[in-house]
Amino acid sequence: MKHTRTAVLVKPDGLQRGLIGEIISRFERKGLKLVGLKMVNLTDEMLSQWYAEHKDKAFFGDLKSFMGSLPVVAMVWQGIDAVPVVRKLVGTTLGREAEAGSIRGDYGMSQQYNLIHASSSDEDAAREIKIIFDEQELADYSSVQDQVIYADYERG
Ligand code: FUP
Repeated sequence: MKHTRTAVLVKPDGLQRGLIGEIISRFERKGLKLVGLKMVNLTDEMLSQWYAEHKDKAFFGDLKSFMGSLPVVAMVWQGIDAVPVVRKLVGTTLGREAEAGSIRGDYGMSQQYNLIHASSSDEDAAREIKIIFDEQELADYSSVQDQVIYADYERG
């Protein structure tokens, strides 16, 4: 079965609130495999690429300035259906409406300070990963845990 990758950013509010470990832990315990990890200052150019779909929105400038105000912690997680699995763990955009049990639902109240970004499609994931990571920065390893997380026919 195909194991795919998704990009995650812990945003400046997540860094300030000391939620890096908690967030990583949620993905680990779900059974996703960490294949990339980096703390990075996103430049205006990187953010314009990252949020290209929002370039005409009123909040674009404000969002970029928030996202560039402190480093973010960028990660790449891998597993079967990694994009929808991670989106479900993250929860819907608006923190105060996000489902209890999700990361945004458990820790956030805001729309912009919503702690975390997660890719919304496989195409977006590939595009976003390239903005931050070189291919050699992504680890290709077999996880011993995959033996107990997936059945034989599901292993990549
Ligand atoms: P999501 O896919 O859940 O991260 O959300 P969107 O792609 O809809 O929005 C991208 C980011 O823009 C979100 F993290 C929140 C932010 N945003 C604002 O800052 N103001 C708005 O009015 C709407 C979205």
